[in-house]
Amino acid sequence: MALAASQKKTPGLGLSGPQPFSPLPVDPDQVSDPALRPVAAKLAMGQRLDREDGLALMRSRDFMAMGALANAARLFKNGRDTYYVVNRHVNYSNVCVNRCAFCAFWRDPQDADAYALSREEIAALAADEPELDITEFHIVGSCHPELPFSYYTDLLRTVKRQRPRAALKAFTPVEIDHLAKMAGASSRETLARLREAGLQAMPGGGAEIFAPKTRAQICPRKISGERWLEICGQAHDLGIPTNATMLYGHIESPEDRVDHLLALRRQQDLTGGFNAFIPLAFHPKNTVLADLPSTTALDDLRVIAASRLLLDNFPHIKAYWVMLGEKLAQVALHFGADDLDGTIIKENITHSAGATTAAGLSEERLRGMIEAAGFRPVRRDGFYRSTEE
Ligand code: V47
Repeated sequence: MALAASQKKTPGLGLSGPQPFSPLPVDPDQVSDPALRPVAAKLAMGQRLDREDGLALMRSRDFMAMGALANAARLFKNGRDTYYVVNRHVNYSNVCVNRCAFCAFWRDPQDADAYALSREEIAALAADEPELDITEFHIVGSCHPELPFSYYTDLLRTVKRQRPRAALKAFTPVEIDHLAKMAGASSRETLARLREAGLQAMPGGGAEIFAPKTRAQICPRKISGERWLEICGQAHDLGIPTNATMLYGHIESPEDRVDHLLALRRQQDLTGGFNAFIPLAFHPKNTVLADLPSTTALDDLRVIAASRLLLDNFPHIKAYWVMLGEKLAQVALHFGADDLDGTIIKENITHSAGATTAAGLSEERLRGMIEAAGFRPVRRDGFYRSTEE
């Protein structure tokens, strides 16, 4: 996939430039699947994996080998540290012009349960539970056809007024493209104006799957993968770190998955501002694709492991407990993941699509999950800095 992003490196953000792993302590002879032995041999020599290696990982059933390889990479990057954040989600609106087939959250403006939060409602959400030291607000919504650009700057200022210590991680590249149209400005100018209003980081949503043919089937109205990457590059240039995601477990092929991960790796080589990659397991309930089965645990672990190994220049891989479930998220810590996301209260997007996980988790519960899995819990801020005493 051609990349339209700037060549400039982001100062002080994440990593800049390719950073393949150093030789990892793995033994190719211990790997049962012959297709994974060349992958293990490359990792043992500190070489970068390529598309063929990615496909071998994405097709393998040798889970013990995948886990061992990904865990070696995880230990190299993050040791036994496992991050979590005391955060809150704010889903400011569900009215969306994109109407994606995989999404159960969107509504049309005339639907009875369509909403857009008022300034007062947003202020109340941000002020709730004042005793908690919330260090990150995760603010995402929809591409609303009418809300003016001032709604979004006002939203950021309202949350920041209530919680000056919390980082504002807001708006996916898809929303940025939409907001730019509402503002009548370029996406770069729009990002600069949002940064003025308090935007400090961006979540990784809206990436879905970049492969054009598959993307045209699951989200035909959404911006292209190239545009998604371009906006991330612009954010990185402006000093705004972002995350990245991949929605898997619907109609995508192993090739689509690997090409998506390699496009992210190329972008990270260019602009270096991605903090975390979050694989998102498709939840079919209440969506146009409701006939599709849910992902299996083994596929979830395979995607986490392949992501850790291919995205050698991403500092963090997140096992999003909301989508994986608490138990599998714990196991994923042994398959390359080093971040469990956060306390949340309350997630709407996956729960609209049938997620049966809790609305949120206490900090004690998150720490307990990490410790029970044999790792060291690290409470982080919005930029992966430890806030442990
Ligand atoms: O963009 C929508 C996905 C995303 C469904 O950056 C679905 O830290 C599964 O991006 N089944 C929103 N997935 C969530 C997201 C996210 C979550 C946690 C942390 C971060 C981060 C980002 O969820 C959407 C879309 O890709 N999504 N519908 C569904 N039915």
